[in-house]
Amino acid sequence: MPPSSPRATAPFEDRTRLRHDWSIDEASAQLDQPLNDLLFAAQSAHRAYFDPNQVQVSTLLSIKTGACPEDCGYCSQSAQHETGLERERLLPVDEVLESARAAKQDGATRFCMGAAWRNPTDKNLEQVVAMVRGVKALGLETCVTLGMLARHQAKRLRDAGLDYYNHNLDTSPEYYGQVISTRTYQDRLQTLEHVREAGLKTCSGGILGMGESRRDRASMLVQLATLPAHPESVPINLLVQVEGTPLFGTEALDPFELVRTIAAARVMMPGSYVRLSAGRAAMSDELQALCFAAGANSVFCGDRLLTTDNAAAERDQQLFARLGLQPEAVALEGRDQPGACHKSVDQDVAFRDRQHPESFSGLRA
Ligand code: SAM
Ligand code: DTB
Ligand code: SF4
Repeated sequence: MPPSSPRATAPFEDRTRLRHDWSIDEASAQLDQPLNDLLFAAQSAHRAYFDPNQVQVSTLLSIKTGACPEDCGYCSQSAQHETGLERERLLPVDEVLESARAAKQDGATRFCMGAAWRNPTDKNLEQVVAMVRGVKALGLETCVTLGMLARHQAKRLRDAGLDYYNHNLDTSPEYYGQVISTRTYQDRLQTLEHVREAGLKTCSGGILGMGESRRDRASMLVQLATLPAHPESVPINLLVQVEGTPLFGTEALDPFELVRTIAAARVMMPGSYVRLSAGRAAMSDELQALCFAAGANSVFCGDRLLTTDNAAAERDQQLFARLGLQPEAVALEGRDQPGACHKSVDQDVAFRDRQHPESFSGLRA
């Protein structure tokens, strides 16, 4: 019997080439497909760029918590919301490095540091630079998320050896005003431009389950996929509802919408890591398995996200084992004993192939 969707019958090359000209109608058509057709397209794209059984593992640490002047409607850390969160000062470098060492022992290959700032001051940035240098020296990849970044600050972080900068678009341009009023969508795009032009890798995605429509999710994916370069990492967060935030009590998203959005992200940005990000603690193992089948290939491991609980490390270990998933290695040298997430093979070849798809057997760009 022939496949039911024209997408599923498209030549392999058309389903895997990197495109930067997606329209909202095309993205919506992806999301609207029968789920099996969408999963087939996503898996084809995934296998063209990645080993589908490998998952990149990051660990997250809040280096400065609470008292943020922004009003993001989902966030526990906004000073404008009564969430009962204790405000904390910027952590000392040695405390950050202690957490990074523990994350490495537990099998993480990337350490992400988040600060509840609208933007860092240049003085703040020097303190973060010291953290980045220290974490890098441990043999971990580094990522920071500090809010809006000026051009010279992005360059400063690049010179310090930072690998990734996380800055999310969060939702569609059309829905954005329902969620945040203290900075604009254009502000976010500009920070992404500074990050990209400094030569840092971009980590940018959004949050689902904030009351947005499927078309909003399509529109957000179009924003990401039509950037001059696809973000190397695309976190898809499911809203963690925090009491005291304006979005607390929002109707829960149909879990299949999360699966569909991940699959569409995989199809539209096939060479990017798609991270099943916040929200895993409340997801069943079966839902997470579907997300991995839809093309998610990155997670946060560790018991905490920034201010909320993550899926427990032991549960993740068991889930990975049950699904035959392997934590991805970045570099084998300098690694300690395998920790909770055991290492597998060196990914150099796969990495080279993603950067230069013309050299990848089976894929014609
Ligand atoms: N303050 C910086 C900023 O907003 O750019 C960095 C930290 S901020 C907490 C990083 C991202 O975490 C947000 O852009 C949002 O996408 C995500 N996030 C925050 N709270 C969340 C929640 N309750 N549920 C899901 N994602 C959340
Ligand atoms: C991202 O997209 N998700 C992470 C990370 N980037 C910084 C943050 C999730 C935060 C979830 C709510 C909390 O723990 O405060
Ligand atoms: Fe502040 Fe970031 Fe939270 Fe927005 S998401 S309130 S900018 S910490």
